[in-house]
Amino acid sequence: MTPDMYPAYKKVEQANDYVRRVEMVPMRDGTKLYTVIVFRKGTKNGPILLSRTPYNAAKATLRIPSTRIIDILPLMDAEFVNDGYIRVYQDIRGRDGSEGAYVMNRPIRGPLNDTGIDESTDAYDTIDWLVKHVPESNGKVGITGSSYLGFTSLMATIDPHPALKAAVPQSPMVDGWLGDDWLHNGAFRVTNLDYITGQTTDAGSGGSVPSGGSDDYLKFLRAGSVGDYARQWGVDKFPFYQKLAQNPAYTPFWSEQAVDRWLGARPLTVPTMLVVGQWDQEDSYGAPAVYQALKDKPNAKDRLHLVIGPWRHSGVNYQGDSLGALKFPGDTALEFRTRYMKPFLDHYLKGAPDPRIAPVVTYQTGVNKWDASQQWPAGKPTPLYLKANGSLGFAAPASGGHDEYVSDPSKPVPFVPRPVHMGDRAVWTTWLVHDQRFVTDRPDTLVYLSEPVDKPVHIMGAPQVDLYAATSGTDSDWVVKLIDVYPDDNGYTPEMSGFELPVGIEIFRGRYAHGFDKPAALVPGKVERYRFGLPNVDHTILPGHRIMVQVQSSLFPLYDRNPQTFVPNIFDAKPTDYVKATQSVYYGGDTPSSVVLPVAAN
Ligand code: PG9
Repeated sequence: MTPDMYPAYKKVEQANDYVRRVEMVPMRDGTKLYTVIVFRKGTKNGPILLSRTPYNAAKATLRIPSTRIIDILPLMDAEFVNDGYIRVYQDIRGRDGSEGAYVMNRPIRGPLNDTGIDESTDAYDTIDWLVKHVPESNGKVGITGSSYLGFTSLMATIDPHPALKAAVPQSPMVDGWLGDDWLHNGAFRVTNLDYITGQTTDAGSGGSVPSGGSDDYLKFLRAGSVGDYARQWGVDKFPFYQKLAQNPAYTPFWSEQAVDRWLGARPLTVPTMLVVGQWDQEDSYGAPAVYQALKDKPNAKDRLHLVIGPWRHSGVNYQGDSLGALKFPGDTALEFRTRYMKPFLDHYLKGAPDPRIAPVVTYQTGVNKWDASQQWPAGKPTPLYLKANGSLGFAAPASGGHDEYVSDPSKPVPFVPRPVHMGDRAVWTTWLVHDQRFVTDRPDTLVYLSEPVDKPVHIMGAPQVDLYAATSGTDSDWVVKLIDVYPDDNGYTPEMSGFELPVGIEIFRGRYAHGFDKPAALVPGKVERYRFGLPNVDHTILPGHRIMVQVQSSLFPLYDRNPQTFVPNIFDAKPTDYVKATQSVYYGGDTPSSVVLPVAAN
């Protein structure tokens, strides 16, 4: 009997069509960051495309064992490494292979960060090292990535290294309270409890809260408040949970880490192409907000682009020929990468001719073609009014009135049909395009429906909710959905007949009616005016389709329930605080509720 292990074996690297090097790159404070450099064998004078990630650089660069570079890297990298790019992935500090302490969305040096280190200095130090230590490079660096990596991409453009020549931040996390990930207009997303567990326990591999259950709807309903759920599963001990629970309103903790504010206060130096999906279920807010913050900078015309595609969160980096029930005539994500992203980067990183990409590039769903615009929003504000008898139209209603429903926190409106499995990728990535017929007939959902439109209604921008409403409670959530209703008999795609496609869904927590930093009890029966934006879209409602607006007071368990009794902190609402409320939505007269559509001329 002899040992069967062969310690001298080294993986056969000569068969690989790539070089993959791992380096520990030193930052200015001595912390070393785990950095993987990958390129095709024979690459010379190649531009560097960098991504800085909290999601494991080693795994991102060895997705499957293969001798082919396009197999080991994410799908979106193929076009780049096939054309001589050097791809670099780095673990941000405190994550996976990197040294240092992890801080969630580490704020910029300033009032919230006195360490002298942030993601912009780490990006600077990394780029400085790369251009000096990667002899195969041409000394020019671009940065990209989606979501958290979109955040680190934007951060690199603050006080940037001179070798950083272009940035493509995709679905960046920009303002975690107003509309990216953690909360939306003050309503908390309970899915974050799993994310925080995964990211901040067990060296970053903590998985989800082990709460089990076959229906997330029941699981969260039975637990009570978010605080009760967190205490039940020990999540209340996690430092980042505590930061969230201590900052339910728009405190300086949020406003001073809003990336669009930092960027807006600085010159625009790095050419930047901001990208977002029209049905981005996590970070629809950030990219358009940064575009608004930068678009009037003196050099924005040449250096700033906004791209909105028909994608889910991060869908731009995958296959883009469908989303839920929607089918597109081609791979829209690949089209974006080859027609816009790569020519943009080639120009700044390889000296290729200027591709003269329009300031705003959007994919017009409904018609399914790319549009080029000089500004955004590109449509003219056009109110679509709520009217009597559940009708909806562009003509202002002749007289006023209101409709009522009872919102019962013990029976909140589900955001997808039950049983709810938020961890199921197929459910999570498509809930924003889910057919809404499963709620249309609920008694706690108001429905306003137009006649079939006789000409295309082309929406280019973020529809704005202008809702006049009252509650019998002292706090309340308002959820508004703008829906494209397909004809009952939808010709060549009968499976879409009667489909209720959400163009946009958003929530607003009523206690912030008079200021996000000023939560206040609502006065029972008093009509308040709520104004908030739906996500940015380029969508055409085709002739024969109807437009629908739905109003309801919960979207569960995506968002925690509003108890409908004003309490200092909803995270800690007690069971007795959860009460039924009669909700009144007003139309016409001097309370003309509407959704203002940015309607384009064509
Ligand atoms: N949008 C991401 C995120 C989800 C939840 C919390 C924080 C961030 C991301 O995909 O990075």
